[in-house]
Amino acid sequence: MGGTKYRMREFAQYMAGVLNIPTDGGLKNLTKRSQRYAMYKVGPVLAVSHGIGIPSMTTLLQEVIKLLAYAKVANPIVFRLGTSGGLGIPAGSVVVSSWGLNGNLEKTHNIPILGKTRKFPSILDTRLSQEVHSLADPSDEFQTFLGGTMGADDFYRGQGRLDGPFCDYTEQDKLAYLTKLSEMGVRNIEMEAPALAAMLTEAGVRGGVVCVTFLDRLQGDQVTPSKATLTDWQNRPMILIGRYIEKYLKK
Ligand code: R2B
Ligand code: URA
Repeated sequence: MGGTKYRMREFAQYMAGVLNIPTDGGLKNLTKRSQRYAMYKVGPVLAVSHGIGIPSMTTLLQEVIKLLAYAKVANPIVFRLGTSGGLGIPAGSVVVSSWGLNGNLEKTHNIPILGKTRKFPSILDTRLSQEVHSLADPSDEFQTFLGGTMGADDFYRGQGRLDGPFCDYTEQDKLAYLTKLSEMGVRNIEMEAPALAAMLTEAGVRGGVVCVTFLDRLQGDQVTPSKATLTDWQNRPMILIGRYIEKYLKK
């Protein structure tokens, strides 16, 4: 899974190359008529877009969990390939998440159910994240880190930005917050990880989160690289996940 329809089409195409699966006639968006998300299938790989943020992603994820159950899929693995802001690492680096942290700095996904907030642990499969991290190669054009990922419910104030339409704290407040996250072991900030970790744990499905970082949040708020650079960087999580899937299918 990944945020955008375009990127998941690219991923499906990339996996067709890795697994040597012909896509004559082109890739078909299996959910074209629903319009909201896009889904492609290449051999045993399902590539689905999930939109922005936890409500969009968890709606899609629960549909996919049901689909996998109806299809009697044995031992599925779910990855989110995403984008994020890094903390103290070079822009363009990749982060393999070991856990998700919510906006209250808890390693849980909190959700109101029947009028009461319930908390679900958001630790990801340690062996899986370590294995994906181990597939980083010294000859890669980018560095790969293993660490915590904060999933915010907002792109601006929820991620301590100063460049949004609303801002009621200072640069020092922001840096104190980001430094605290960094000291807790957070390497990047995005908008889905704790919910994904919690739902996969509850479902008993293995999975992980692999995101490229578009900037170092300790250096600024604006995403400044060119569209071409960002598009290229978004292939980086695909490279690692492609290696993992290729290896896994050979076992
Ligand atoms: C990263 O990028 C998106 C926000 O621009 C969001 O889905 C995320 O987690
Ligand atoms: N996605 C986010 O949620 N935050 C960033 O800083 C970059 C991408």
